[in-house]
Amino acid sequence: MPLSTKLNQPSKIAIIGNGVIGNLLAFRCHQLSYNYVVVTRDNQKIELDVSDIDNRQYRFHLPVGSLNSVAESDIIIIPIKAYQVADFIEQAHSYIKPWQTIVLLHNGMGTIERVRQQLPHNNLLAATTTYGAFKPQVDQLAIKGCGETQLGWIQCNVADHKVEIQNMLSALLPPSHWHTDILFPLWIKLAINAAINPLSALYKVKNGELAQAKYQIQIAAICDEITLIMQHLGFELESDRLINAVKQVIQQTRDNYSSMNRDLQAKRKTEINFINGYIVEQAARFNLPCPVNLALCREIRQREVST
Ligand code: KPL
Repeated sequence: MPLSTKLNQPSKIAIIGNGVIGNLLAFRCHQLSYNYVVVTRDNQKIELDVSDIDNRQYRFHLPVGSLNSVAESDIIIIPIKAYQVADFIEQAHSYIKPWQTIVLLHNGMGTIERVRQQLPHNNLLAATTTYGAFKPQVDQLAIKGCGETQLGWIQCNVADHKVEIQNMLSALLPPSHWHTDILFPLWIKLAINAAINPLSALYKVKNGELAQAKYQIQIAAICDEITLIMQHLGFELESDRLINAVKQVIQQTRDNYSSMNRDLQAKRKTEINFINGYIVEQAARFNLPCPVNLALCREIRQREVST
């Protein structure tokens, strides 16, 4: 039985990790007076300094907890890198109860299939957001752009609390849009990341530079390959839809460096396997050509090992 039902109080949220989106969610939970905990590895106290989009400053104490605080939550939001998700669930498995709701929120695709195997009985949601923020220091968050958030249920086994959960999640990173098929917006976001992230990382440029004419052929080729896969998956769309979505985000985030640019710069592992790598895997399933996304995977992997 959900904890909140037992105690007759609003649902409690566990936010996994102290990353950018995790901190953004924590800041919003704090503003909304939600009952929440931030699950970190070291369980160390954190005072978070936040500067919002209008440069207003806030400082608040993050309620941190260790892995066992997952067991006391109703909603578990997992805004960590795609390549960390399966390991996190393995570690937290004994604390996750079948009635808890899991929310996946990260760049890239490929985790849903694995999480469904790991947690077949849980309510599962996937989400994607275009909010922009970065962390100048481990205890600082700078919010750079208010975007919007797309959400949808992957599986909903327990109808209890469904409306309350939706209302709580909708208020976190608004405006929020709910989809009956969340895979479509996830694929659109995948295309945006597949074009902007590796190109901005390989050419070492801010997102806005990718509006230049010299990058357009490559962007169109990336989107053409994704369009073909999406059509095989049953989505009705033309390549222009993806190209325009990429161009729009290039404009909206023109002053930012993409996460892959930052990861390579800081010699961190990138999300390439869950972005262009996932696209290459899906193309192979349908026997479709995918040379441009494959070449980008190889180049980024090469840079990962050589930096
Ligand atoms: O999601 C992003 C990222 O950097 O990972 C985009 C949308 C490309 C913004 O930079």
